[in-house]
Amino acid sequence: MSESYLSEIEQALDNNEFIFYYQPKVSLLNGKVNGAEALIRWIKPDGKEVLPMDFIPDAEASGLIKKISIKMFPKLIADLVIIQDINPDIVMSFNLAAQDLESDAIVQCIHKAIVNYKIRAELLQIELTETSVANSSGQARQHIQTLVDMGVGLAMDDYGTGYSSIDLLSQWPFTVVKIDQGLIQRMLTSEKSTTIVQASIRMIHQLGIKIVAEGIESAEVYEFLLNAGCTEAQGFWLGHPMPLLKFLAFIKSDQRWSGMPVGLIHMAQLDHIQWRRSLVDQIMAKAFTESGKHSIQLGEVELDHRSCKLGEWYYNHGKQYIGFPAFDALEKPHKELHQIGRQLIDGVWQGMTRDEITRLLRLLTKKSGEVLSLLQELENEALLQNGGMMDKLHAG
Ligand code: G
Ligand code: MN
Repeated sequence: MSESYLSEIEQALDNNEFIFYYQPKVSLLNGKVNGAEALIRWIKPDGKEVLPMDFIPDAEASGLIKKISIKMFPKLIADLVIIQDINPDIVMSFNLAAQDLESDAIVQCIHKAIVNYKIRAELLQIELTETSVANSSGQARQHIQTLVDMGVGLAMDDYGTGYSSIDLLSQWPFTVVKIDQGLIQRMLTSEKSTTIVQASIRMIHQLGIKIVAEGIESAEVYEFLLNAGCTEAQGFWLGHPMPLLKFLAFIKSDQRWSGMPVGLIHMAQLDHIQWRRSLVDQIMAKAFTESGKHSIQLGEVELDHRSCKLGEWYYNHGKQYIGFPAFDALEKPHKELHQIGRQLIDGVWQGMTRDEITRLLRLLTKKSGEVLSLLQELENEALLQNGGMMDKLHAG
């Protein structure tokens, strides 16, 4: 990189030649825009646009990025305040490099924005790439934790492209994972990529964090993700990055993307199967090990039918299926399943006989089957509706 290019970038920064473009993110739970990613653009005085990939890598390598981030953040907040006039719930994400977080300058900026402009911390989201996190210092780690404790979201950008995504996911307080667009697009030509996307969605769901798929360029990919349990999407098919005024018009138009998040019904089935197995594991541990505990860290089985993963779905997003017979019929056996679970756990503590355990386990399995088949009926219904809807979409 040449010195003169760097000073050209710095000059442009002083001349306010950088602005943000905003690319919409769509919630797959309701088909509405629920967020945006701010992407920097260099607009030269002659009107020519320079894309970030043509200057951000140099700015990162030289450290100039820190100056850019600090100078640009207030602009982002100014734009966000205008955006909030139209939709006060837009989650705004912005890209930082871990080196931006070495000092506490950006933390101060974010804190100031939250206090001075009364912006809810949850509406701000930092995107960091795995590479940037992997090379960061303890200081950066601390600053990130401070922000996450304040309620600011932390997204792992370009998930799946590096070499330690999963390890970092286990150690850093990410609240969102963005599946890389390369992985998403390769689903069109590679069965393996499809399997990897499905398994990634499942893993991220199990960790209880949000999933954004990037690079959606067609209705087919959108529908696939809807059926796979992904909860948010971003890509040219939904909207390109656009300047503020265009983005304002875009959210004003209140466009809806159709379809039901069928994938969440599938997740509910898998969550249910895992719940049953965890319960059985816990019973075995209590009945047949000395301490009643494993040394491997496992979550306690949720006994309340409203708070298990299936229950959380049923009493929240699942409610959109009220009126579907299989959905309405599900509550009773699910409650009963939990009652049997509780009886088993209590019984084992009180030294229930092996025969009694076996009898209750048999009941549990029967009830579990009822729950599962109702979920599958519901899934079929919803898939049929999505299929019909997508047919129309392709025809029109
Ligand atoms: O690193 P990150 O994933 O945040 O970068 C987002 C970049 O991806 C932006 O430059 C944006 O223009 C680009 N992008 C966003 N959606 C799509 C898409 O659907 N297809 C392609 N090819 N690029 C996209
Ligand atoms: Mn990003």
